[in-house]
Amino acid sequence: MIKIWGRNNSSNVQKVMWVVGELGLAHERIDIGGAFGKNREPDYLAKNPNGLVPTLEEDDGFVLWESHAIMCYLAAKHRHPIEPADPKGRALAHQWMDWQHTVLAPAIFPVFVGLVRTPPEKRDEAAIAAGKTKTIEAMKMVDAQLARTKYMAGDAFSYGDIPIAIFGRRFRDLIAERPNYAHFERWYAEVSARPAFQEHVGAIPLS
Ligand SMILES: N[C@@H](CCC(=O)N[C@@H](CS)C(=O)NCC(=O)O)C(=O)O
Repeated sequence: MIKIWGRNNSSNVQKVMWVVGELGLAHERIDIGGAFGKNREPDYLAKNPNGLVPTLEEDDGFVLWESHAIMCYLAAKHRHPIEPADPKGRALAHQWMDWQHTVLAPAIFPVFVGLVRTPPEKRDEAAIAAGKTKTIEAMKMVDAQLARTKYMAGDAFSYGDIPIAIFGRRFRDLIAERPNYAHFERWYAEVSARPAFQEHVGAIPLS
């Protein structure tokens, strides 16, 4: 049985768990990181030298870190259609996954930390406001993509939708003053109705 090391309130763990749910894989998830700690201990650093979550561990000793690499590996190993068969569709899914890590996550990070993890009297309101502006700009690109295609990487749901939906949830929950991005909302209503989203993302409060 595969092991997923990582607390279930981590966005990067949630990406992997959503894939595990889509594929219906038998698994054990072990709480580590955040309030659970133990991710800087030698045993864990031997698996993942970053000391971050998630990490995948298989019965034969194969270990993999980086959430997107784990998602792609599991989908490829099980030949599951959430990995687009067409090289162009696959590349577009990877494009949006990279973009989530390099553009969308840094934009919303100060908003998340400020509103979810910082008491009101200690908040950096300017950093929160700047983060909201950057996130609204970034999500405009998502809305524009979804005006052209049904899903982020084309006509079918793929692993490229997963990081964007997990951060789309944060966008909706944390930025009340967002514009109405109708194409994003149409897509979000559909992908967030998937049982694997509901179990591994929607049911877990932001913390
Ligand atoms: N690029 C890495 C980032 C991993 C990462 O930053 N994980 C965060 C949680 S989302 C973490 O481990 N934080 C420290 C902790 O949980 O103690 C990935 O996608 O797996």
